[in-house]
Amino acid sequence: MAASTASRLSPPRLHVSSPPPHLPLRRSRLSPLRAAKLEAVLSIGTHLIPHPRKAETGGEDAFFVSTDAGGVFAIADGVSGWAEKDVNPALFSRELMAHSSTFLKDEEVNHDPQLLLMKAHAATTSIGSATVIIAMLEKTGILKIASVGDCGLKVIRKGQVMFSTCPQEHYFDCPYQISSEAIGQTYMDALVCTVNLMEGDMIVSGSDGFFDNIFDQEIISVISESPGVDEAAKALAELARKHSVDFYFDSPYSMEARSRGLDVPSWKKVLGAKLIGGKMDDITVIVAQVKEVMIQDDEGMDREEGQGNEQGSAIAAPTTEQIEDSIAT
Ligand SMILES: [Mn+2]
Repeated sequence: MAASTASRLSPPRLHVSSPPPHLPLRRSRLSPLRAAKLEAVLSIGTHLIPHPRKAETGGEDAFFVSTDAGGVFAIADGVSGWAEKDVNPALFSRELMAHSSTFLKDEEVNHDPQLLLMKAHAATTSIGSATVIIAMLEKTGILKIASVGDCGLKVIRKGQVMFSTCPQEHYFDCPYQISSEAIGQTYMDALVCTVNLMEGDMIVSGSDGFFDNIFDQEIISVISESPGVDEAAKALAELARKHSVDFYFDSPYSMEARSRGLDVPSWKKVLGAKLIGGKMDDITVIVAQVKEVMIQDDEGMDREEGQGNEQGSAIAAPTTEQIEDSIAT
C-alpha cells in the first residue's frame, strides 16, 4: 500500500447515524472505458474449539463466513445459563448465524450489519440468547461492525493493535445479549462502528472464550509467525485453549475479575493464594487479512468475479476434526 494513503491512518471513527463515506480504496483512472480498479477483499481463516466438557456436542459458539461484498464474518456465542432451564444454548446461536447468512443479500439489509442483526434476530424461533458480532468489508476498504455483548474484534496494523471493540455488559460475566425474551437486548443496543482498513491489515475476531484467555501481545506474536490466516486462527485458538485450562495462568479474565473486586477468601489470601487461572469456554477465532485485488472495470460496469477470495459462504458448527482436536489435546 502506498504511503500516500496516509489519510487512512487516521483513528477509527465511531459511526453515529449517517452512512459512512464511501472513499475509494485506490482507483486507476487510465481510461474511462477500460479502467482497472483495486478492490478490498478479505482472506478469512476460522477455528472453533468447544469447551472441554462440551466437545461431543460441539459447544455453543457458532459462526459464518461469506465472500459477499469484500467479505463478511460473524460469531454468536450462546449464553450457557439456558442449560439450567433445560434449553440447549447452542440452538439460538446457531439459528441466529443461519439467518444472518440467509439475509446477507436482503435488499432492506443493504450491507448494514446492524440491519442484518435485526432481520436475523426477528427470524429466530429458538428459545435462548447469544452475544453476537457481525463484520462486513466494503470493497472500498471500510469495515462495518455491529456487536452486542462481549464477542470482540481487533485490527492489527504493522504489529500494533490499532482498533479494538469494547465489550458491553450489565455486570461482570453478564454480557448484553440478543435474546428470545423481551428482557434481552436488540439490534438497537449494538455497538456500531466503521474502520478504514489498508492492505495487509489483520482482523482478529473471537468469542469471549478467546479474548478472556489471550493477551494482545500474544495475538500479535502468533499472527506475525503464521504463514496464513488458517494457520493463524488455529494457532491462536490452541494457545487460548491451553491458557483456558491452566489454573496458574494469570489470564485477562482473572485480572479483570480481580479488578472488579472478586478475590479468593481472605483466609486463603493469608496463605498467599491469588485469584488466577484461565477461563474454560468455547473458543472461536476468526482471522482475516485485507487484500487488494485488481478488477477490470469495463465501461464502468462492476464485476463480481476475480476477487481472489476463494471461500464460499458457510455456516459453521465445529468440524469433527476440531472436536477431535479438543478431545485429543
Ligand atoms: Mn463464551
